[in-house]
Amino acid sequence: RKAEEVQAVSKNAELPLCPLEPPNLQGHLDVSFASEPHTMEQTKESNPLVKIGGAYLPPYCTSRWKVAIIIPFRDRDTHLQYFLQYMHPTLQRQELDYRIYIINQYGAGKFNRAKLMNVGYAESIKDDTFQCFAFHDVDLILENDKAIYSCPENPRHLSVGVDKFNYVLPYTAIFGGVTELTKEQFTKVNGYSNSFWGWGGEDDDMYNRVKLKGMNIMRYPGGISRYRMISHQREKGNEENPHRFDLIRKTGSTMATDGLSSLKYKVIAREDYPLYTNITVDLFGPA
Ligand code: UD2
Ligand code: MN
Repeated sequence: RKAEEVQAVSKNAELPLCPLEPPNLQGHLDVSFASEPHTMEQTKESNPLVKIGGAYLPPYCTSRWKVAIIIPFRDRDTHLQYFLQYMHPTLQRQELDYRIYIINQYGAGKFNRAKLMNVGYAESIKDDTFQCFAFHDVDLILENDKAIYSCPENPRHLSVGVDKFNYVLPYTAIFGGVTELTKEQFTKVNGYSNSFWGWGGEDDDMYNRVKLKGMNIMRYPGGISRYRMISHQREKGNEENPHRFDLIRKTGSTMATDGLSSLKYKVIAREDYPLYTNITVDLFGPA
């Protein structure tokens, strides 16, 4: 079934299917933020097969997975440089057919990570027939390429071990950081809530959505699903959301009407840069 799906969507359909285990994986990767990140130009030069808009597909086989990498973003340029420097080579070794989307929140109002994810989903499916979506913090860098960003059978939580949390899962229901859902799984839960302005809770609400729709989350073993987080302060405009506890108590009654079905935004700009697609968006936040 998977193979036929991919054949139908891939531009390289005439090539043989890529092997289930990509042969060039390295396992543990040394990730360090001690020195300056590579410039965009350097990263572009060392990733000649990445196409305009930050897209790639293996030239020698038909990828099994067509993935949109959706990154909520505002004013984290250095993090983005590290992200592109480290993640482009990793995603290519994983033999994915992928494209990186930066969903850049316009204005200085309260940040809304979850709504940016919804926008990324809605805009990316206009471009291409993605089978699944990796919802990815810009400051998390994968430290082991064996955690493949393949399209998951159940919604997948990838940031299992994060250096900031001493590589220990803070709580079993955590579903923030890096997650992956297929188109089917994401639409089943009506996407993310659009109502979480400021820091926190949007990830727990998504966990509730997944469980309420009868799905279970899956994880790779902690030994490979490991990330380093680039250290940062909490930004102005992303203060803790005091309403988050109330909101996550009500997921069951709000999820049908709050999500992809109620998503309203305005694209301010769209640029296909060499290493990523940038979409700057007005989320129509509260005053
Ligand atoms: C945790 C979660 C994150 C999210 C957040 C609560 C993990 C590992 N991370 O991260 O997924 O649930 O809590 O909202 O579980 N961002 C910007 N500009 C800003 C603010 C945020 O680009 O001004 C983006 C960026 O991609 C960042 C992400 O939003 O990585 C999450 O924000 P954070 O890194 O400040 O939150 P953090 O580290 O507490
Ligand atoms: Mn962070």
